[in-house]
Amino acid sequence: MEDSEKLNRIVEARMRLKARFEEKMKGTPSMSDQVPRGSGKPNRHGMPTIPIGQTVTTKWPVLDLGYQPNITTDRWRLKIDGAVEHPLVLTWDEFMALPQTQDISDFHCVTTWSKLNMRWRGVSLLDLAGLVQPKAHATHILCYGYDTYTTNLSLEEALKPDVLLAHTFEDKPLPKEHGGPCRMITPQLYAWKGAKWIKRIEFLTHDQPGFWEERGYSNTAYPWRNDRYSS
Ligand SMILES: Nc1nc2c(c(=O)[nH]1)N[C@H]1C(S)=C(S)[C@@H](COP(=O)(O)O)O[C@H]1N2
Ligand SMILES: [Mo]
Repeated sequence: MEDSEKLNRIVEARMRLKARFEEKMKGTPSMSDQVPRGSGKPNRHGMPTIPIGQTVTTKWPVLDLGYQPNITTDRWRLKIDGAVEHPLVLTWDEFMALPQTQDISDFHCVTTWSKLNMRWRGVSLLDLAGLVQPKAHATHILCYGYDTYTTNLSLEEALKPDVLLAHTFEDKPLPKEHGGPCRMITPQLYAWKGAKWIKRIEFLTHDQPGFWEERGYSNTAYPWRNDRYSS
């Protein structure tokens, strides 16, 4: 497929997706609660900065399963499949040729640290969804890392504009320990919802818990509601 065809498909499908998920998205805590959204200083409008129970850190701790896969960009592939009209596998060059999004956002780890104003560059999940076109009955995604990690998201969270597959942090390639060459970020949810070393996004017609969701962490993971563990 030509790049221009891809772009047309993305732009058109993105509008339809926005319309389809608008109402559900409005009902999510980051949009409906009378509390700030913590989406980086430019978006914060002077509101308080961090959710309850969090402490700001300027360091950037590393959390993983005890193993950091070494995926060079020539070997990296991103598979997007499941309940979509156009399943695909992207190479690094194909991925980098897609529309690029820059955003500044906050990062809240459930282990109580928050890192603020992180400047990312990557491809938005909304644009990737536009490319593959989720089927009408798709409701969730399950993300897979090269380290066997998995985590799930509802589409009304996953399609928010600040959810990125990020490859660049503060103008430098994302370091391996933080999920480089490419990871997902979910600024409106606890950071375990963003798979490092991402290799596959599966669209689902039902919800399916991932690694931490199966081990007692909250399925929804709303930092602004202190929503850490499943009850
Ligand atoms: N593939 C993969 N992604 C992952 C994890 C992991 O172990 N493997 N840990 C999650 C958790 S619990 C958090 S808090 C963040 C940590 O990202 P960082 O190491 O860049 O701070 O990544 C999330 N994504
Ligand atoms: Mo975490």
